[in-house]
Order: sequence, then structure tokens, then C-alpha cells
Amino acid sequence: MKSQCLISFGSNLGDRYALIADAAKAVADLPKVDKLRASRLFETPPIGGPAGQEPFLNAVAAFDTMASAREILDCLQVIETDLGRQRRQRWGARAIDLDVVLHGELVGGGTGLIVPHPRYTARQFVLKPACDVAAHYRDPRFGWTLKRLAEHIDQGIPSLALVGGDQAIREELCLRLAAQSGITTFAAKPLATPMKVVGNAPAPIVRDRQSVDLQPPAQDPKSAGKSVESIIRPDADTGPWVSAFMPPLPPLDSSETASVNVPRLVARMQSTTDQTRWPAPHQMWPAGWRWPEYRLEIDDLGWAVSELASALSSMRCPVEAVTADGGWW
Ligand code: A4P
Ligand code: MG
Repeated sequence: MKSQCLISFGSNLGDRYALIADAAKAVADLPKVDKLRASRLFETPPIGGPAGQEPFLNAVAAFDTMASAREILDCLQVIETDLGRQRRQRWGARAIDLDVVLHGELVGGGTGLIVPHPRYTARQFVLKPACDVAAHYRDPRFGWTLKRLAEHIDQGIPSLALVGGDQAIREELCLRLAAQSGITTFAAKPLATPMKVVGNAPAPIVRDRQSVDLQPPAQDPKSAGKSVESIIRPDADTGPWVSAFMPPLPPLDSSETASVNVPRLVARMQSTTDQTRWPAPHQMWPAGWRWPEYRLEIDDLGWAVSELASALSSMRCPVEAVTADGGWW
């Protein structure tokens, strides 16, 4: 079956223009790649990874293919090697990085492959180029077009709601983020109304959304900015935030989705080890979810904290076009 495939290019080492152009030519020449369209080239500051890296050139390409995602990744890795890619350090400077972002309706992958790419939803250096050539492609997990996703990430405040894992780990991540990066975090959702005992059973908990989640700031947001809070009440000056719980989400068709107290992404936590690195897709992405996701591995909490901070940075990083069109290759 023919699939629409989206791949990303990144280079911040060596002759970036030549490397990225050679990579695009090599992909377009693959026997099962049809009608390749490249985005413009963009320059972006490095997000995450070791300090002192040069800026990236980033781009994407969309094409039709009869090849599986695995076959495409295998080909991309051969091209990376041919162009001199050396893997010294995760997120280290690289001559060329080629990732599979989307492959038709595929959700999952296998050993060494996850599609959709687990981090692309937060990255304007992927989403902005993608709007050049694949604005209408949809993420198969939550059904949004890439154009809508790019606009959504650009609205409100860069923010993530942690889900999955256990509450203690979510709170630990929030504490470390607040301490290490000064990011505003919201730790635990309080109950709006204390439980009342009726006979032997607790009465249902009534949550008043207006008063619990949307109330205006009761204190100077700047003093709240560096601490772990218990309810979500940022204002436009608060800066990026992370919550250890899922706040109520507005209807998808309402303008409230752009609000400062609505998380841009749900960060779904995945506890993995080398033995269980690639769990079944249904474990990663339960059905029925309609909000855009970021997949976060939490087997190394130190790494997870830096990845969350990087995800927030990548939502608003400068992404400047350096070519007028996609003809650079
Ligand atoms: N892998 C799993 N799924 C995929 C997929 N969908 N596409 C595996 C490609 N590879 C996938 O990748 C590590 C392993 O991921 C591979 O062995 C592959 O089997 P890698 O390319 O060897 O190493 P990496 O790129 O350092 O790691 P990672 O975690 O993939 O990094 P990312 O997420 O690609 O981020 N800032 C800017 N401005 N521009 C960038 O392009 N890129 C990164 C790297 C960080 N900061 C950046 C940029
Ligand atoms: Mg990669």
C-alpha cells in the first residue's frame, strides 16, 4: 500500500548546505520514493544537547512510498553513514540527522523505530518546514493536521501536562524542573470540594471547573513563577509551565484552546528499559485521545527533565527561512 511519508533533515556540523542537499538528493533517488517535495531550508538554534553547538539547518521532505517505515529508516541510516554521520553523544552535533516523522497511519514501530517521531509535536523546527509541503498531513494518533498543530503550539504559553507513570514520578519531575530550570510547575490537582461521607460511601466529587482551574491569579505571578504550585493559573507573563496532572481540556472547536492555562501538549510518560524499550503501540498511545502528545521516556529522570525543558524551548525557538523555496537540492 502506498503511504504518505514525512522525513526531517538536520545538520549542524561541517558543510551544512552541501550535506543536507546531498541527503535530499539521495532520498529522492531511492527506488521506492515518489514525488519528493522539500520544504524551504531553515536555520534554528540548537535545542538541548551539549553546550557550544553551532546552529542547525533544518528542513523536511514529503513523498509517497510503497516502502515500510522500517525500510525507509534503514535507507536513511545508510545515507547518514555515507555522509559521514558519527554517533558520539545523544543530541550531540551531527553532520546529518534523518528522522522518519510520519508514515501514513502507522502508530508504533519496533526495535529502534517509533513513528510518529516521539518528539516532533513540540518542535517548530519540524512543524514550520512541514507546513511548506505537508500542512494537510494528519497525525494518526489525534487526527490533527500539521498546520493546526503548528498554530496550536504557537498559541497560549509553551506548556506540557504530564500523564501516565505514577503521581510521585510526575511530582518529582516537576520539582526538578522548578529547581533546575526555574520553570513554573503545578504539582497536584486539589479537589474543589472536600469529600462528604454519606452513609459508608463517599459522595461523588463535584469539580467546579471555573473556580478550580480557571480562576485569576491570586498572587503576583512573578513570585509564583519559580515554585511548584497546586493549581493551574498562569497569566501571559508566567512563562513556560508543566503540570503533574491533566487539567480539563476545552472543546476542540472553541477558542479557549489558545488559553494560557491550557497545555499545548500532553506529555505521555513511558517507563522503559533496554529490555522493554519498544512497548506495544497500544501501551504508548491509548485509543480515543484527541489532544496532541509528546512521548517522554522516564527511565532516566535526569534526561527526562532536560528533555521536558528542551520541548518547551522548541515550541517557540526562532526558525528562520534561509531559502526562498524548496529548490535548494
Ligand atoms: N529511532 C527511533 N524512531 C526513529 C524515527 N522515527 N526516526 C531511533 C529516526 N530514528 C528513530 O537516533 C537515535 C535512535 O533513534 C536511532 O538509533 C534510531 O533507531 P540518532 O539519530 O542516532 O540520535 P539522535 O538524533 O542524537 O537522537 P534522537 O533522540 O533521535 O534525537 P532527536 O530527537 O532527533 O533530536 N535542535 C535543532 N534546532 N534542530 C535539530 O534538528 N535535533 C536534535 C536531535 C536535538 N536538537 C535539535 C535538533
Ligand atoms: Mg535522529
